[in-house]
Amino acid sequence: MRVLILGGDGYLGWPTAMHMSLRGHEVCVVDNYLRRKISRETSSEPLLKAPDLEERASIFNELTGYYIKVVIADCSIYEDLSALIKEWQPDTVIHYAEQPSAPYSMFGLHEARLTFKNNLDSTFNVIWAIKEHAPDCHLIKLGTMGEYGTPNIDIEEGWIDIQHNGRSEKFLYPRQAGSLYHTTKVLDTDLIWFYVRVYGLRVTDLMQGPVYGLSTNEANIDDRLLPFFHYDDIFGTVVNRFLIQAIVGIPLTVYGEGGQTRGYINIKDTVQCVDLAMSKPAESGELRIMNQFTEQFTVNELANRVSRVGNKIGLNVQIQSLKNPRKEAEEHYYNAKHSGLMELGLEPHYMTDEVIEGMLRKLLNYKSSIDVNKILPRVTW
Ligand code: USQ
Repeated sequence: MRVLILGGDGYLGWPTAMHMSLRGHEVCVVDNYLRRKISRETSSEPLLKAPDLEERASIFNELTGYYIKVVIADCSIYEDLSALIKEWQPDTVIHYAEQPSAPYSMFGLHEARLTFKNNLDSTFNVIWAIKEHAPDCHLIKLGTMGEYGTPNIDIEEGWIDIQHNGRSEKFLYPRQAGSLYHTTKVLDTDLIWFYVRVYGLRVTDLMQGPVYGLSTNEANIDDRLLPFFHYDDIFGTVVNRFLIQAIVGIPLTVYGEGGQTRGYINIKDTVQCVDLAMSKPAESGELRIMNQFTEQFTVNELANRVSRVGNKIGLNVQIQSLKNPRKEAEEHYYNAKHSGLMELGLEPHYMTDEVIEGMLRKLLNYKSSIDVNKILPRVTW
C-alpha cells in the first residue's frame, strides 16, 4: 500500500513509519517540526536529541535497505497538503499531525490558539484533500480517550444507542474533554463524522489512552532511530515521567488524590493497532471508532508499580501527592470498552513488572542526560 503519515517525526509517527516501511509498504512521512520547535520554546526537549527527519530516514535506509520518503511541509496549509495527496495518491493516510499536549494547550493564549488552529486546520485540510483527490483512501485518525472524559457510565467505542420517549437512535458517544487539546480532538471527530455522512469517506478514528515506552522493535535496531522520549511536565505522559523520576530519585508526582483512571497502551501496541486498522479498513461511508488501550489503572496504581519495581532493582523510589495542577476528577467511575482492536487481532504488550524493569534498566543508561528541572508541573488550570 501507499501510506502517507502526517506528523511522521513525532513520538508515534516515526515508529509507525519504520514499521510500515519494513512491512513492505511504500511510505511517505510529512512533518513541519512543530513539536521540536514548541519543545524548545517551552524548555521541554526530549531525553535524547533525535536526528532530523531526513537524517533518520537515511540512517534507516543505510541500516535496513528500506526507503522512507520525507516531505517537510505544514499540514495546516491546504495547498501543500492537497498537492501532496493529489500527486502521491495514498491508499491510507495516517493522521498524527496534531499538537498533542494538554498542558501546552492550557499554557496561555498563544499556545491555545496554536493548538486550536493547528489541530483543526490539519484535520479539515486532510478531509478536503482526500475528498478532492483520493476519495477512496482510508483515513486513520488518532483521537483520544480524553474525548469522553470520565462519565459516570460505561464508555462505549465511539457510539451509543439512546432510547428517548419510546424511540431510539445511535449517536456519537457524549464527549466532555478536560483540556483544550482534548477538545480539539472532540471537534475533529464531529468534523470527520459530518464529512463521512455527506461524502461517504472511509475513516477509522482511534481513541487512544496515554502511551508509554521508549522503543519499538524497529527502533531497537539503532539508538539513533529511537522515538522522542519526553519526561517533562508538558509533553511527557505519566508513565514515562514516573520512570524517569524513579531513576533520578524525585518522588513520583501523583497529581491530587491519584484516583484518576485512564486506559494505557505500550507504544509497540500503538504501532500494531494502526497496522491492524490499516489492514482491515473502514467501509466507504463508515466512521469506525475503536478505543485504543490495553489496560486501565489509577495514577496511584501506576506509582505503586513503578515504585515496587524500582525499589526491587535498587533505586530508592518515593511517591508524593502534589496539588493537582489540572481540573479533573480525582476519584471517579471508569469502565471503557476496548474490544474492537482485540477483535481485529491485537496481541497486547501488558505493563508487567518485567516490562517496567526493562524500561527502567534501559533508561538508567541515559541517566546523565536527564534534566531534573523539567519535572515539576508548570501549567495549571
Ligand atoms: N498525572 C499525574 N502526574 C504526572 C502526570 C500526570 O498524576 O506527573 C495524571 C494526570 O493528572 C492525568 C493522568 O495522569 O490524570 C494522565 O496524564 P498524562 O499527562 O499522561 O495524559 P494526558 O494529559 O491526558 O494526555 C496524554 C497525551 C495525549 C493523549 C492522552 C490520552 O499527551 O496526547 O491524547 O494522553 S488520554 O489521557 O486518554 O486522553
